[in-house]
Amino acid sequence: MISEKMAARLNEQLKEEFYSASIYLAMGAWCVSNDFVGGAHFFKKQAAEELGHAMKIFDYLAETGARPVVPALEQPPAEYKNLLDVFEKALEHERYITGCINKLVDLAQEEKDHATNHFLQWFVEEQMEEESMFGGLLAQLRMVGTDSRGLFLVDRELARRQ
Ligand code: OFO
Repeated sequence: MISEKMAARLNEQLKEEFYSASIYLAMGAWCVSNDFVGGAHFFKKQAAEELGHAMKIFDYLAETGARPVVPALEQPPAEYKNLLDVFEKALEHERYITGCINKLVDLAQEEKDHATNHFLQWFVEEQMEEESMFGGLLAQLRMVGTDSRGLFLVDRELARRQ
């Protein structure tokens, strides 16, 4: 059993995760229309991961006797200046999500809700990995700048995402 406050905050995070999926899908759509085939593949995979995060929270809420709320979502941004801009926004978004997760952990600790604290640790690690992945790709994109051969190579790397 979790507190009502915790259930409400987890439901807010459920919305963030669904919104993350839609942001990344929109980034993938931008990649499709700008001929970054690898980028399109990469963001489709990322969107699927985000749906997985949402389902983890959905299931946790249900398991603890709280009701998951399926959210209404705003439309995510569809336009970007270039691939570098896409990755800058993606990293910025991941940093925002890390902040949300950290606040949830703070609440779980304040409430001495050890089960939720334990549940959230998976997300803490996941955020570290995601920030590091996006940060690494962003560094590569900064290095290549507008060089089309460099962009081609980064896109090819993005295509390799499992
Ligand atoms: Fe990107 O980790 Fe969930 O939101």
